[in-house]
Amino acid sequence: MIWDLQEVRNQLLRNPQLSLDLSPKEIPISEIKLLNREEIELLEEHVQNLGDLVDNWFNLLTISKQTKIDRFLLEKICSCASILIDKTDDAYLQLKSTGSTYVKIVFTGLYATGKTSIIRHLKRTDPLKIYHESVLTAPRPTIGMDSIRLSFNEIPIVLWELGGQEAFRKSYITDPRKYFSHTKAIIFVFDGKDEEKIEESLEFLKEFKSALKKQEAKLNKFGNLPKFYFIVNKMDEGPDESAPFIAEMANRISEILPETSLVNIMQVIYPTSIKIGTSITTFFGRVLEEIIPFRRYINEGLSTLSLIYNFDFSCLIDLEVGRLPLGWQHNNKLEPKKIINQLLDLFEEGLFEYSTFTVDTGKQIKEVNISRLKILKREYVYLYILGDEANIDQLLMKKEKIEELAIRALTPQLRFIQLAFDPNFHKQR
Ligand SMILES: Nc1nc2c(ncn2[C@@H]2O[C@H](COP(=O)(O)OP(=O)(O)O)[C@@H](O)[C@H]2O)c(=O)[nH]1
Ligand SMILES: [Mg+2]
Repeated sequence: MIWDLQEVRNQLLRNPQLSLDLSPKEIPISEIKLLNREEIELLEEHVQNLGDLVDNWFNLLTISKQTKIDRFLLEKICSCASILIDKTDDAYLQLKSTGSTYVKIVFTGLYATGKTSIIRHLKRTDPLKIYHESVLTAPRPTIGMDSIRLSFNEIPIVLWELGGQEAFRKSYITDPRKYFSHTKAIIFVFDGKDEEKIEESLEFLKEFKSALKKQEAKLNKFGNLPKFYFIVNKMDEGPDESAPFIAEMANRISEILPETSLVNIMQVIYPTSIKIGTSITTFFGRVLEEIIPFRRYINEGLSTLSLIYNFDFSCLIDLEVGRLPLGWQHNNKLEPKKIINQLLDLFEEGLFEYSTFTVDTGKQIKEVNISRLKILKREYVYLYILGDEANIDQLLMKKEKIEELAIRALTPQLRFIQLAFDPNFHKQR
């Protein structure tokens, strides 16, 4: 039997429930259509089946060097196989099964709650531009609907903003399918500074929910309703100050969505402020993390490096879209979120041109090493904190070596994600 991986994958994309006679893990190397006899023989010296191949894909570089099999082809096979194997972790499949090759996220809420400002903040591509200039000029009210595209680590994302004026709101409620089909996440924005508007917003949420509910069967055709998130914007005093207010808002929202527990609402409600840009980035990072499971792959690459060099913490940040942390790895003594938030704050001030920072890790002040890496034509920042046992003098001399290795370790991971989302996958050989 010859397995056409692409065909199997395509079938799975069309029908995620499809059951295969054989676990994709066990498909023998010898039965992969993309490989010729010689390639199969060479590969079989290292791996037997797709499971082996995917488990060892980090070593592909070596394998491809030794065997002269095209590295890109091997990565392609692995990327495909991994999606098959990950059938249960099916966010990729869901994404593809919607028939669209981009991730659609819809922002909604009343007028002047800050939707346009938030989207502009995310869209910023110039990492050097300080947010005050680019964001704080007040946008015009959005008429009807607006959409922008951005690419997050080559994964195309489209953000829709639905204008908040009453007349527009009516149209989503009458025909939600037109606006919300193929949507991965709906982000509902409140203006935390305007009490009257909060009441009106909650009313809108109520209508909105019942409209979606009525259309649920149709929206749910592909088995995935959009996930709801709530932003309470204009919390300019910062997340700590706003915590009691957020808890109160969570309570109010859970009254409208009684099927969702308060605990769950607390996980999807976030205070943001365009004056504290990091809160928006952090929030958006979490949303993406939930709807696209890319972090696992990045973390794999980061862990490899950490093991070699005994890092206590490391993190990869995408410089081109909102400075999102793509992944991080840490030892249990440290609080990664706390470190990352401090780093993002420092970035906000444009300080990432330096080569080290100090941060408070929750227990002690630590030095963070910063490297800018160019990987697959995109700019990233790679940060790491050396472990106590690391031989610091030796490591400092090795900074270039670490960077070189980081690029090597992270390139396949980043390419892997790109390939999985590549609509032209099957055209390439
Ligand atoms: N203080 C404060 N003002 C904000 C914030 N976000 C947006 N604004 C202001 O609120 C107004 C409405 O913003 P806009 O983005 O157009 O809201 P939209 O109608 O929901 O798209 C503008 O004057 C923004 O400058 C924020 O976090 N804090
Ligand atoms: Mg707007």
